[in-house]
Order: sequence, then C-alpha cells, then structure tokens
Amino acid sequence: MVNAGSIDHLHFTLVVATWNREVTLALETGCVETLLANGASRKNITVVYVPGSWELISGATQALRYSDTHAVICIGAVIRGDTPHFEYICQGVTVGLAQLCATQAVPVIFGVLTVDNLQQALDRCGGIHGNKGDEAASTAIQMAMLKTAFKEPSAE
Ligand code: RBF
Repeated sequence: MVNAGSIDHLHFTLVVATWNREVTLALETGCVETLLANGASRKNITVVYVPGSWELISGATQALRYSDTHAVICIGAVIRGDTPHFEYICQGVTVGLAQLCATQAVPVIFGVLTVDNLQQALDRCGGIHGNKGDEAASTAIQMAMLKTAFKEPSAE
C-alpha cells in the first residue's frame, strides 16, 4: 500500500500498448488493481489503447492535452527481436516520454518493459519478479500526490 492519504478524487489515465498483449494485459490488470486497492475510484480510471509502445508518446501527449488527468501511466512491452528495431523503439519511447516528464507538470509514468525475451517479460508481469504494473500504479499515486505537498502551507 502506498501511504498517500485519500486518492479517490484523483484521476489516472492508463495508455496501454497492445503489442505483446499477453504481457501488457497482465501489466494493465496489476496496475488497475493496485490503484483500486489504494483507494482510487474506478470511475476516475481511464484506460486507452495504442497499437505499439512507439505510440505511447502520442497517446500520453494526447492524454495530457485533452484531459484533466492527475497522472498518465504508460504501459508497454518491447521484446528484443533479430533486428536493431528493438533499440530504436526503446530509445524513441524512453526519450519521448522523458521529454514529456521534463516539460509537463502532470507526471508521466514509465511502465514499459524492455526485455530480451518473452520469459523475462512474463517474469515481470506477475511472475517471479512481481508485476511492474503494480509498481507503476504506486509510483503514479505518489507522484500525483506530490502536487498537494506544494500547495499545503509549510509547518512553522
Ligand atoms: N511494439 C511494442 O510495443 N513492442 C515490441 O516488441 C515491438 N516490436 C516491433 C518490432 C518491429 C520489427 C516493428 C516494425 C514494430 C514493433 N513494435 C513493437 C510496434 C511499434 O511500437 C509501433 O507500433 C510500430 O512501429 C508502428 O509505429
């Protein structure tokens, strides 16, 4: 549990890539369950889908521009293949989302697995290494609450 106080007024947006859907479905489910377990209201959780992790950048940009969300959680799974494509996608998505983090006040959470094979992905979406979707949700809650800290009068 994240010790964050009440979060039922906060709005969370998940942008989920459907490439490697078995993995991103498990990440998405873990993420939503953790948000709900920490007190998020189901009506304040929006889930939208994009084709691949590359499109997470546009999806997150649109969520920031067209909604009043308190945090955007990007979920994807990039699995290394036989071509350099993996490197290009990973770098593009990482840089693109980092750019949003650096320029937007609403937090953008990086819930993207970048792994060598499917087993490594399965290990991280409900397997031996936990579920990175859960971690993305906890991070989103913490970061969405941060704004409140700046607005509270400081204790003298
Ligand atoms: N998207 C993913 O989210 N994960 C992948 O592992 C992945 N591998 C790809 C491999 C190739 C060769 C191509 C062409 C695309 C891949 N994509 C993957 C899709 C990519 O993120 C994007 O949706 C497309 O390139 C269309 O812009």
